[in-house]
Amino acid sequence: MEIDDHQISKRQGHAALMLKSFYRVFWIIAALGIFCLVLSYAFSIIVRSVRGHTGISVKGMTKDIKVAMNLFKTAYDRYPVPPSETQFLRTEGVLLQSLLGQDKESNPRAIKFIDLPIALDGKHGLTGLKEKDQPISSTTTLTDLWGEMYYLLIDADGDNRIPNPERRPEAIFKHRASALEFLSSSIIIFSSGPDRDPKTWDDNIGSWW
Ligand SMILES: [Ca+2]
Ligand SMILES: [Ca+2]
Repeated sequence: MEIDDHQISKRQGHAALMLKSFYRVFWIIAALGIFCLVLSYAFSIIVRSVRGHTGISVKGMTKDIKVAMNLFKTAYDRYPVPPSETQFLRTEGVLLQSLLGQDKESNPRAIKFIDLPIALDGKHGLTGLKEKDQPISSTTTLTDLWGEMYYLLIDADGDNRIPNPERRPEAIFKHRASALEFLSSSIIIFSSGPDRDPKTWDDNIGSWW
């Protein structure tokens, strides 16, 4: 079968149109790909920023508690509760009431050593309170951003060092390297992090880092 000039030019026209369509689709896909990359990069920056902010506010609280405990020690030459460098103390009960100047036995001069926010939905502050400076009850706790009380260890034998809880047999790591056996400090405080598990150290937030 013979193909005349008209048919050839018609086929060439089809080929050119197909090529044009192909390029158009290619550029649409490429543009979509670039858009998705930019979007995911922007999202990762926002997530990092939010995580950084929460980390800072929890770390700030661990340091504030530590300062308050040291101020208490300076004022009374003892801590509000018996020190322990093996059993975790929590931000509740006499420890909390004493730091807030609300336990007459432990803190007879009623000195307020720390100013704490009221928790929102049980998180990041004093739980069960409606107003700031309201007397706390026996069930009030001081929680981190994820609703868990903080963990404290206090030097009990006066050598100004505390066995590092990161070295306990139950400690779980995925990314972090092994830590020092002892921490040179009289008090350490940490949050169990977003997973609310004190044994998992990748997300825990400590006063000593
Ligand atoms: Ca010690
Ligand atoms: Ca954890």
